[in-house]
Amino acid sequence: MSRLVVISNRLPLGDNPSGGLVVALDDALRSSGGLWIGFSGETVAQPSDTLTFHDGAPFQRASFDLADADHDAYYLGFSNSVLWPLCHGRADLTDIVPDHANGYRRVNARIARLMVEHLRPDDRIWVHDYQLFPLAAELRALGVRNPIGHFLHIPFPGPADCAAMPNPHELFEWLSQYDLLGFQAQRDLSNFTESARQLAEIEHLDGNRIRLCGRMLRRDVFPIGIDTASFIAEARNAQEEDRMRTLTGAQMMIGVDRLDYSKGIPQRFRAFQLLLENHPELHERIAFLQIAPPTREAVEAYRDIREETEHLAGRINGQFATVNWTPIRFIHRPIPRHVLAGLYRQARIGLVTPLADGMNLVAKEYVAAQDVSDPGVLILSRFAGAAETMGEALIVNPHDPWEMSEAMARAMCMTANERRQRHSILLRGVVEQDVSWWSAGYLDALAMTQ
Ligand code: GDG
Repeated sequence: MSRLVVISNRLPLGDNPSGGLVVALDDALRSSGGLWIGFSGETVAQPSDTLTFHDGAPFQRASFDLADADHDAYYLGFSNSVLWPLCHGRADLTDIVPDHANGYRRVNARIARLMVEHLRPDDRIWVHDYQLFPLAAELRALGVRNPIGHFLHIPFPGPADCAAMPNPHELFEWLSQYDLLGFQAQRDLSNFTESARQLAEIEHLDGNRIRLCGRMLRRDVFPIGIDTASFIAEARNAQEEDRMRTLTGAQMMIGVDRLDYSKGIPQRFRAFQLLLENHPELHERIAFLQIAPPTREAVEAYRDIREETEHLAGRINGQFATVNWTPIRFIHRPIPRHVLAGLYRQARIGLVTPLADGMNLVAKEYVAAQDVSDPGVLILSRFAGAAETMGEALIVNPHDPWEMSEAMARAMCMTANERRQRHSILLRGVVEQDVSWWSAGYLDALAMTQ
Protein backbone atom coordinates (compact mmCIF):
# COMPACT_ATOMS: atom_id res chain seq x y z
CA MET A 1 0.00 0.00 0.00
CA SER A 2 1.34 3.45 -0.87
CA ARG A 3 2.33 5.76 1.94
CA LEU A 4 -0.18 8.21 3.39
CA VAL A 5 1.05 11.75 4.00
CA VAL A 6 -1.24 13.85 6.16
CA ILE A 7 -0.82 17.56 6.57
CA SER A 8 -2.71 19.71 9.03
CA ASN A 9 -2.14 23.14 10.49
CA ARG A 10 -1.02 21.81 13.85
CA LEU A 11 1.17 18.78 14.48
CA PRO A 12 0.30 17.10 17.79
CA LEU A 13 3.48 17.18 19.86
CA GLY A 14 3.19 15.84 23.40
CA ASP A 15 -0.13 16.32 25.20
CA ASN A 16 -2.53 18.51 23.29
CA PRO A 17 -5.92 17.97 24.83
CA SER A 18 -8.43 20.18 23.04
CA GLY A 19 -9.26 20.40 19.34
CA GLY A 20 -11.39 17.97 17.36
CA LEU A 21 -8.86 17.74 14.54
CA VAL A 22 -6.13 16.47 16.85
CA VAL A 23 -8.39 13.92 18.50
CA ALA A 24 -9.77 12.61 15.20
CA LEU A 25 -6.61 12.51 13.10
CA ASP A 26 -4.38 10.79 15.57
CA ASP A 27 -6.51 7.66 15.41
CA ALA A 28 -6.88 7.79 11.63
CA LEU A 29 -3.11 7.96 11.12
CA ARG A 30 -2.21 5.20 13.55
CA SER A 31 -4.28 2.72 11.57
CA SER A 32 -3.00 3.88 8.17
CA GLY A 33 0.70 4.44 8.95
CA GLY A 34 2.69 7.18 7.27
CA LEU A 35 3.89 10.74 7.77
CA TRP A 36 2.09 13.62 9.49
CA ILE A 37 3.37 17.13 8.79
CA GLY A 38 2.27 20.26 10.66
CA PHE A 39 3.15 23.49 12.44
CA SER A 40 5.24 22.98 15.61
CA GLY A 41 3.37 25.70 17.51
CA GLU A 42 6.66 27.68 17.84
CA THR A 43 7.09 31.09 16.33
CA VAL A 44 10.72 32.11 15.86
CA ALA A 45 12.71 34.99 14.40
CA GLN A 46 14.35 32.87 11.68
CA PRO A 47 12.44 29.68 10.79
CA SER A 48 14.51 26.81 9.47
CA ASP A 49 14.25 25.89 5.79
CA THR A 50 13.91 22.17 6.54
CA LEU A 51 11.33 20.06 8.35
CA THR A 52 12.16 18.79 11.85
CA PHE A 53 11.45 15.09 12.43
CA HIS A 54 10.15 13.83 15.81
CA ASP A 55 10.28 10.41 17.48
CA GLY A 56 7.78 8.93 19.85
CA ALA A 57 4.74 8.19 17.68
CA PRO A 58 3.80 5.04 15.76
CA PHE A 59 4.10 7.04 12.54
CA GLN A 60 6.60 9.64 11.30
CA ARG A 61 6.03 13.21 12.38
CA ALA A 62 7.67 16.31 10.93
CA SER A 63 7.14 19.92 11.93
CA PHE A 64 7.91 23.41 10.70
CA ASP A 65 8.20 26.68 12.66
CA LEU A 66 6.71 29.99 11.59
CA ALA A 67 8.13 33.51 11.69
CA ASP A 68 6.12 35.77 14.05
CA ALA A 69 4.85 37.94 11.20
CA ASP A 70 3.81 34.87 9.18
CA HIS A 71 1.93 33.41 12.15
CA ASP A 72 0.09 36.71 12.64
CA ALA A 73 -0.84 36.93 8.96
CA TYR A 74 -1.51 33.30 8.06
CA TYR A 75 -2.99 31.91 11.28
CA LEU A 76 -4.43 34.73 13.41
CA GLY A 77 -5.09 36.93 10.38
CA PHE A 78 -6.41 35.31 7.22
CA SER A 79 -7.28 31.86 8.65
CA ASN A 80 -8.96 32.93 11.88
CA SER A 81 -10.09 36.49 11.20
CA VAL A 82 -11.35 35.98 7.63
CA LEU A 83 -11.93 32.32 6.72
CA TRP A 84 -13.17 31.06 10.13
CA PRO A 85 -15.81 33.80 10.61
CA LEU A 86 -16.97 33.52 6.97
CA CYS A 87 -17.31 29.74 7.17
CA HIS A 88 -19.37 30.19 10.36
CA GLY A 89 -21.69 32.82 8.91
CA ARG A 90 -20.08 35.76 10.76
CA ALA A 91 -18.98 38.15 7.99
CA ASP A 92 -19.49 40.90 10.61
CA LEU A 93 -16.50 39.56 12.57
CA THR A 94 -14.04 39.48 9.66
CA ASP A 95 -10.94 41.64 9.72
CA ILE A 96 -9.70 41.83 6.14
CA VAL A 97 -6.10 43.00 5.78
CA PRO A 98 -4.34 42.61 2.37
CA ASP A 99 -1.04 41.74 4.07
CA HIS A 100 -2.71 38.82 5.86
CA ALA A 101 -4.00 37.35 2.58
CA ASN A 102 -0.46 37.63 1.19
CA GLY A 103 0.94 35.97 4.30
CA TYR A 104 -1.56 33.12 3.94
CA ARG A 105 -0.42 32.46 0.37
CA ARG A 106 3.25 32.86 1.34
CA VAL A 107 3.04 30.34 4.21
CA ASN A 108 1.23 27.78 2.05
CA ALA A 109 3.89 28.20 -0.65
CA ARG A 110 6.62 27.68 1.98
CA ILE A 111 4.97 24.55 3.38
CA ALA A 112 4.79 23.14 -0.15
CA ARG A 113 8.52 23.78 -0.64
CA LEU A 114 9.38 22.16 2.72
CA MET A 115 7.25 19.12 1.91
CA VAL A 116 8.21 18.47 -1.65
CA GLU A 117 11.68 16.99 -1.06
CA HIS A 118 10.18 14.38 1.31
CA LEU A 119 7.47 13.20 -1.09
CA ARG A 120 7.68 9.90 -2.95
CA PRO A 121 6.08 9.42 -6.36
CA ASP A 122 3.39 7.05 -5.07
CA ASP A 123 2.42 8.92 -1.87
CA ARG A 124 -1.21 9.79 -1.28
CA ILE A 125 -1.52 13.25 0.26
CA TRP A 126 -4.38 14.23 2.59
CA VAL A 127 -4.62 17.93 3.41
CA HIS A 128 -6.76 19.14 6.32
CA ASP A 129 -8.79 22.24 6.78
CA TYR A 130 -9.15 25.88 5.88
CA GLN A 131 -5.63 26.98 6.83
CA LEU A 132 -4.28 25.00 3.88
CA PHE A 133 -6.71 25.63 0.99
CA PRO A 134 -3.90 26.76 -1.42
CA LEU A 135 -1.53 23.88 -0.63
CA ALA A 136 -2.43 21.63 -3.59
CA ALA A 137 -2.05 24.55 -6.02
CA GLU A 138 1.39 25.29 -4.55
CA LEU A 139 2.42 21.61 -4.73
CA ARG A 140 1.20 21.35 -8.34
CA ALA A 141 3.27 24.44 -9.19
CA LEU A 142 6.31 22.52 -7.92
CA GLY A 143 5.50 19.58 -10.22
CA VAL A 144 3.70 17.27 -7.73
CA ARG A 145 1.34 14.94 -9.61
CA ASN A 146 0.35 12.69 -6.68
CA PRO A 147 -3.29 12.28 -5.66
CA ILE A 148 -4.10 15.09 -3.22
CA GLY A 149 -7.29 15.19 -1.18
CA HIS A 150 -8.70 17.95 1.03
CA PHE A 151 -11.06 17.56 3.96
CA LEU A 152 -12.81 20.61 5.39
CA HIS A 153 -13.58 20.23 9.10
CA ILE A 154 -15.70 23.37 9.32
CA PRO A 155 -18.78 24.43 7.34
CA PHE A 156 -18.40 25.48 3.70
CA PRO A 157 -19.77 29.00 3.26
CA GLY A 158 -22.77 29.78 1.08
CA PRO A 159 -22.57 32.30 -1.78
CA ALA A 160 -23.13 35.42 0.37
CA ASP A 161 -20.29 34.56 2.75
CA CYS A 162 -17.98 33.39 -0.06
CA ALA A 163 -18.60 36.67 -1.83
CA ALA A 164 -17.36 38.48 1.30
CA MET A 165 -13.88 36.97 0.81
CA PRO A 166 -11.28 39.39 -0.56
CA ASN A 167 -10.90 37.40 -3.79
CA PRO A 168 -13.66 34.77 -3.93
CA HIS A 169 -12.69 33.26 -7.30
CA GLU A 170 -9.26 32.39 -5.93
CA LEU A 171 -10.78 29.98 -3.38
CA PHE A 172 -12.26 27.86 -6.15
CA GLU A 173 -9.04 27.93 -8.16
CA TRP A 174 -7.22 26.60 -5.09
CA LEU A 175 -9.84 23.89 -4.54
CA SER A 176 -9.75 22.83 -8.20
CA GLN A 177 -6.18 21.54 -7.75
CA TYR A 178 -7.27 18.73 -5.40
CA ASP A 179 -8.45 15.32 -6.62
CA LEU A 180 -11.00 14.89 -3.83
CA LEU A 181 -12.86 17.48 -1.76
CA GLY A 182 -14.41 16.10 1.43
CA PHE A 183 -17.11 17.86 3.47
CA GLN A 184 -18.72 17.11 6.83
CA ALA A 185 -22.37 17.36 5.80
CA GLN A 186 -24.76 17.57 2.84
CA ARG A 187 -25.31 21.19 3.83
CA ASP A 188 -21.64 21.92 3.01
CA LEU A 189 -21.75 20.09 -0.32
CA SER A 190 -24.81 22.15 -1.33
CA ASN A 191 -23.15 25.39 -0.22
CA PHE A 192 -20.00 24.49 -2.13
CA THR A 193 -21.91 23.67 -5.31
CA GLU A 194 -24.06 26.80 -5.16
CA SER A 195 -21.13 29.09 -4.28
CA ALA A 196 -19.00 27.62 -7.09
CA ARG A 197 -21.89 28.06 -9.51
CA GLN A 198 -22.24 31.73 -8.62
CA LEU A 199 -18.59 32.68 -8.18
CA ALA A 200 -16.54 30.33 -10.41
CA GLU A 201 -17.10 27.72 -13.11
CA ILE A 202 -18.48 24.33 -12.11
CA GLU A 203 -19.89 21.54 -14.24
CA HIS A 204 -21.42 18.35 -12.87
CA LEU A 205 -20.07 15.32 -14.76
CA ASP A 206 -21.36 12.05 -13.28
CA GLY A 207 -21.65 10.60 -9.77
CA ASN A 208 -19.26 12.57 -7.58
CA ARG A 209 -17.24 13.98 -10.45
CA ILE A 210 -17.23 17.66 -11.31
CA ARG A 211 -15.18 19.99 -13.45
CA LEU A 212 -14.14 22.99 -11.35
CA CYS A 213 -12.31 25.90 -13.02
CA GLY A 214 -11.50 23.54 -15.91
CA ARG A 215 -10.10 20.62 -13.82
CA MET A 216 -11.79 17.29 -13.15
CA LEU A 217 -12.13 16.18 -9.50
CA ARG A 218 -14.49 14.45 -7.07
CA ARG A 219 -16.33 15.73 -4.05
CA ASP A 220 -18.40 13.99 -1.39
CA VAL A 221 -19.65 14.03 2.20
CA PHE A 222 -17.65 12.19 4.90
CA PRO A 223 -19.13 12.86 8.36
CA ILE A 224 -16.29 12.59 10.87
CA GLY A 225 -16.66 10.32 13.91
CA ILE A 226 -14.86 9.69 17.19
CA ASP A 227 -12.80 6.80 18.47
CA THR A 228 -15.98 5.34 19.92
CA ALA A 229 -14.67 2.12 21.44
CA SER A 230 -11.93 3.87 23.41
CA PHE A 231 -14.29 6.63 24.52
CA ILE A 232 -16.83 4.12 25.80
CA ALA A 233 -14.08 2.35 27.74
CA GLU A 234 -12.78 5.65 29.12
CA ALA A 235 -16.22 6.68 30.36
CA ARG A 236 -16.84 3.31 31.98
CA ASN A 237 -13.54 3.51 33.82
CA ALA A 238 -14.03 7.05 34.96
CA GLN A 239 -13.79 7.46 38.68
CA GLU A 240 -15.31 10.92 38.79
CA GLU A 241 -18.93 9.83 38.91
CA ASP A 242 -19.55 9.56 42.61
CA ARG A 243 -17.43 12.54 43.44
CA MET A 244 -19.52 14.71 41.10
CA ARG A 245 -22.76 13.44 42.55
CA THR A 246 -21.80 14.46 46.06
CA LEU A 247 -20.50 17.79 44.81
CA THR A 248 -23.66 18.93 43.08
CA GLY A 249 -26.60 17.10 44.64
CA ALA A 250 -28.55 18.00 41.49
CA GLN A 251 -28.87 16.65 37.94
CA MET A 252 -26.01 17.90 35.83
CA MET A 253 -26.27 19.54 32.41
CA ILE A 254 -22.90 19.73 30.64
CA GLY A 255 -21.48 21.84 27.81
CA VAL A 256 -17.93 21.33 26.48
CA ASP A 257 -16.59 23.70 23.85
CA ARG A 258 -13.52 25.71 23.01
CA LEU A 259 -14.54 29.24 23.99
CA ASP A 260 -15.45 30.20 20.41
CA TYR A 261 -18.22 32.54 19.28
CA SER A 262 -19.46 29.86 16.86
CA LYS A 263 -20.38 27.56 19.76
CA GLY A 264 -23.31 29.67 20.99
CA ILE A 265 -22.31 29.69 24.67
CA PRO A 266 -23.93 33.03 25.64
CA GLN A 267 -27.12 31.96 23.84
CA ARG A 268 -27.28 28.76 25.88
CA PHE A 269 -26.62 30.68 29.12
CA ARG A 270 -29.59 32.94 28.30
CA ALA A 271 -31.74 29.88 27.61
CA PHE A 272 -30.72 28.46 31.00
CA GLN A 273 -31.64 31.75 32.64
CA LEU A 274 -35.07 31.55 31.00
CA LEU A 275 -35.44 27.99 32.22
CA LEU A 276 -34.80 29.09 35.80
CA GLU A 277 -37.19 32.03 35.44
CA ASN A 278 -40.00 29.86 34.08
CA HIS A 279 -39.41 26.67 36.04
CA PRO A 280 -38.85 27.45 39.73
CA GLU A 281 -39.48 23.77 40.46
CA LEU A 282 -36.09 23.06 38.82
CA HIS A 283 -34.16 25.31 41.21
CA GLU A 284 -31.57 23.25 43.08
CA ARG A 285 -32.48 20.28 40.88
CA ILE A 286 -30.37 21.21 37.83
CA ALA A 287 -26.75 22.41 37.74
CA PHE A 288 -25.11 23.51 34.53
CA LEU A 289 -21.38 22.80 34.09
CA GLN A 290 -19.81 24.61 31.15
CA ILE A 291 -16.23 23.64 30.31
CA ALA A 292 -14.76 26.09 27.83
CA PRO A 293 -10.96 26.07 27.47
CA PRO A 294 -9.40 29.21 25.99
CA THR A 295 -8.59 29.40 22.30
CA ARG A 296 -7.14 32.02 19.89
CA GLU A 297 -7.07 34.71 22.55
CA ALA A 298 -4.89 36.95 20.40
CA VAL A 299 -7.94 37.55 18.17
CA GLU A 300 -10.20 40.32 19.49
CA ALA A 301 -13.51 38.53 18.86
CA TYR A 302 -12.34 35.78 21.25
CA ARG A 303 -11.58 38.21 24.06
CA ASP A 304 -15.06 39.68 23.62
CA ILE A 305 -16.77 36.29 23.90
CA ARG A 306 -14.91 35.54 27.12
CA GLU A 307 -16.07 38.76 28.73
CA GLU A 308 -19.65 38.22 27.64
CA THR A 309 -19.69 34.62 28.93
CA GLU A 310 -18.16 35.43 32.32
CA HIS A 311 -20.50 38.36 32.76
CA LEU A 312 -23.59 36.25 32.00
CA ALA A 313 -22.53 33.40 34.29
CA GLY A 314 -21.96 35.87 37.12
CA ARG A 315 -25.32 37.54 36.56
CA ILE A 316 -27.28 34.29 36.46
CA ASN A 317 -25.56 32.97 39.58
CA GLY A 318 -26.18 36.28 41.34
CA GLN A 319 -29.86 36.09 40.44
CA PHE A 320 -30.56 32.45 41.34
CA ALA A 321 -27.82 30.89 43.51
CA THR A 322 -28.67 29.74 47.03
CA VAL A 323 -26.31 28.83 49.82
CA ASN A 324 -26.57 25.19 48.69
CA TRP A 325 -26.61 25.61 44.93
CA THR A 326 -24.60 27.32 42.18
CA PRO A 327 -26.66 27.18 38.97
CA ILE A 328 -23.73 27.65 36.52
CA ARG A 329 -20.15 26.55 36.94
CA PHE A 330 -17.96 27.94 34.18
CA ILE A 331 -14.50 26.37 33.84
CA HIS A 332 -12.18 28.29 31.53
CA ARG A 333 -9.41 25.66 31.49
CA PRO A 334 -8.88 22.36 29.68
CA ILE A 335 -9.94 19.28 31.65
CA PRO A 336 -8.14 15.90 31.19
CA ARG A 337 -9.90 13.63 28.72
CA HIS A 338 -10.67 10.81 31.17
CA VAL A 339 -12.25 13.28 33.59
CA LEU A 340 -14.33 14.69 30.75
CA ALA A 341 -15.53 11.19 29.84
CA GLY A 342 -16.71 10.64 33.44
CA LEU A 343 -18.47 14.00 33.55
CA TYR A 344 -20.35 13.25 30.32
CA ARG A 345 -21.49 9.94 31.78
CA GLN A 346 -22.70 11.62 34.93
CA ALA A 347 -24.61 14.39 33.12
CA ARG A 348 -28.36 14.01 32.59
CA ILE A 349 -28.20 16.50 29.71
CA GLY A 350 -25.52 17.05 27.06
CA LEU A 351 -25.94 20.57 25.71
CA VAL A 352 -24.43 21.03 22.23
CA THR A 353 -25.88 24.18 20.73
CA PRO A 354 -23.45 25.82 18.27
CA LEU A 355 -24.66 28.58 15.93
CA ALA A 356 -22.59 26.89 13.21
CA ASP A 357 -20.35 23.82 13.41
CA GLY A 358 -18.72 21.49 10.89
CA MET A 359 -19.67 18.34 12.79
CA ASN A 360 -19.24 18.68 16.60
CA LEU A 361 -17.52 15.76 18.23
CA VAL A 362 -18.79 16.58 21.71
CA ALA A 363 -22.27 15.42 20.64
CA LYS A 364 -20.82 12.02 19.71
CA GLU A 365 -18.62 11.78 22.80
CA TYR A 366 -21.58 12.52 25.05
CA VAL A 367 -23.60 9.71 23.49
CA ALA A 368 -20.69 7.25 23.64
CA ALA A 369 -20.07 8.02 27.33
CA GLN A 370 -23.61 7.27 28.56
CA ASP A 371 -24.63 4.36 30.74
CA VAL A 372 -26.94 2.45 28.35
CA SER A 373 -29.31 1.42 31.16
CA ASP A 374 -29.83 5.01 32.36
CA PRO A 375 -28.65 7.34 29.59
CA GLY A 376 -28.87 11.12 29.49
CA VAL A 377 -30.46 13.31 26.81
CA LEU A 378 -28.56 15.09 24.04
CA ILE A 379 -29.81 18.57 23.11
CA LEU A 380 -28.34 19.38 19.71
CA SER A 381 -28.36 22.46 17.52
CA ARG A 382 -29.74 22.01 14.03
CA PHE A 383 -26.69 23.98 12.82
CA ALA A 384 -24.16 21.34 13.87
CA GLY A 385 -23.20 18.97 11.03
CA ALA A 386 -23.97 16.21 13.56
CA ALA A 387 -27.69 17.07 13.37
CA GLU A 388 -27.86 15.44 9.90
CA THR A 389 -27.18 12.01 11.41
CA MET A 390 -28.33 12.44 15.04
CA GLY A 391 -32.03 13.10 14.61
CA GLU A 392 -32.91 11.23 17.85
CA ALA A 393 -31.42 14.06 19.88
CA LEU A 394 -33.69 16.95 20.93
CA ILE A 395 -32.93 19.17 17.93
CA VAL A 396 -33.11 22.90 18.70
CA ASN A 397 -32.65 26.31 17.14
CA PRO A 398 -29.82 27.90 19.20
CA HIS A 399 -31.12 31.40 18.38
CA ASP A 400 -34.40 30.64 20.13
CA PRO A 401 -33.98 30.75 23.94
CA TRP A 402 -37.59 29.63 24.48
CA GLU A 403 -37.18 26.50 22.40
CA MET A 404 -33.85 25.68 24.06
CA SER A 405 -35.13 26.20 27.59
CA GLU A 406 -38.18 24.04 26.91
CA ALA A 407 -35.89 21.30 25.53
CA MET A 408 -33.95 21.47 28.83
CA ALA A 409 -37.19 21.16 30.82
CA ARG A 410 -38.30 18.27 28.63
CA ALA A 411 -34.97 16.48 29.06
CA MET A 412 -35.25 16.85 32.84
CA CYS A 413 -38.55 14.98 32.95
CA MET A 414 -38.07 12.53 30.07
CA THR A 415 -38.88 8.94 31.07
CA ALA A 416 -36.08 6.40 31.29
CA ASN A 417 -37.79 4.45 28.55
CA GLU A 418 -37.77 7.32 26.07
CA ARG A 419 -34.19 8.18 27.02
CA ARG A 420 -33.08 4.59 26.36
CA GLN A 421 -34.91 4.43 23.02
CA ARG A 422 -33.40 7.64 21.73
CA HIS A 423 -29.97 6.81 23.07
CA SER A 424 -29.79 3.33 21.57
CA ILE A 425 -30.41 4.69 18.07
CA LEU A 426 -27.88 7.49 18.57
CA LEU A 427 -25.30 5.08 19.97
CA ARG A 428 -25.65 2.72 17.03
CA GLY A 429 -24.78 5.58 14.67
CA VAL A 430 -21.80 6.68 16.78
CA VAL A 431 -20.50 3.08 16.92
CA GLU A 432 -20.98 2.35 13.22
CA GLN A 433 -19.71 5.70 11.93
CA ASP A 434 -16.60 6.06 14.06
CA VAL A 435 -13.34 7.74 13.13
CA SER A 436 -11.91 4.62 11.46
CA TRP A 437 -15.03 4.33 9.30
CA TRP A 438 -14.58 7.99 8.38
CA SER A 439 -10.91 7.79 7.42
CA ALA A 440 -11.37 4.48 5.56
CA GLY A 441 -14.25 5.98 3.56
CA TYR A 442 -12.22 9.04 2.70
CA LEU A 443 -9.12 7.07 1.70
CA ASP A 444 -11.18 4.68 -0.46
CA ALA A 445 -12.64 7.67 -2.28
CA LEU A 446 -9.17 9.16 -2.70
CA ALA A 447 -7.96 5.87 -4.21
CA MET A 448 -10.86 6.05 -6.69
CA THR A 449 -9.55 9.32 -8.09
CA GLN A 450 -6.64 7.55 -9.81
C1 GDG B 1 -13.36 21.28 14.41
C2 GDG B 1 -14.75 21.69 13.88
C3 GDG B 1 -15.46 19.29 13.90
C4 GDG B 1 -12.86 20.39 24.39
N1 GDG B 1 -12.57 20.86 25.61
C5 GDG B 1 -11.77 19.96 26.20
C6 GDG B 1 -11.57 18.91 25.30
N2 GDG B 1 -12.24 19.21 24.19
C7 GDG B 1 -12.32 18.29 23.03
C8 GDG B 1 -13.68 17.69 22.91
C9 GDG B 1 -13.72 17.33 21.44
C10 GDG B 1 -12.87 18.43 20.83
O1 GDG B 1 -12.09 19.03 21.86
C11 GDG B 1 -13.72 19.52 20.19
O2 GDG B 1 -14.20 19.06 18.99
P1 GDG B 1 -15.43 19.75 18.26
O3 GDG B 1 -15.84 18.87 17.14
O4 GDG B 1 -16.51 19.96 19.25
O5 GDG B 1 -14.97 21.20 17.80
P2 GDG B 1 -13.68 21.98 17.13
O6 GDG B 1 -12.54 22.03 18.05
O7 GDG B 1 -14.24 23.31 16.73
O8 GDG B 1 -13.29 21.11 15.83
C12 GDG B 1 -15.82 20.71 14.34
C13 GDG B 1 -14.03 18.96 14.31
O9 GDG B 1 -13.11 19.95 13.86
C14 GDG B 1 -13.59 17.60 13.75
O10 GDG B 1 -13.73 17.56 12.36
O11 GDG B 1 -16.35 18.38 14.50
O12 GDG B 1 -17.08 21.06 13.78
O13 GDG B 1 -15.07 23.03 14.31
O14 GDG B 1 -13.09 16.12 21.21
O15 GDG B 1 -13.81 16.62 23.78
N3 GDG B 1 -10.82 17.83 25.58
C15 GDG B 1 -10.24 17.78 26.80
N4 GDG B 1 -10.39 18.78 27.71
C16 GDG B 1 -11.13 19.88 27.46
O16 GDG B 1 -11.27 20.77 28.32
N5 GDG B 1 -9.50 16.73 27.12
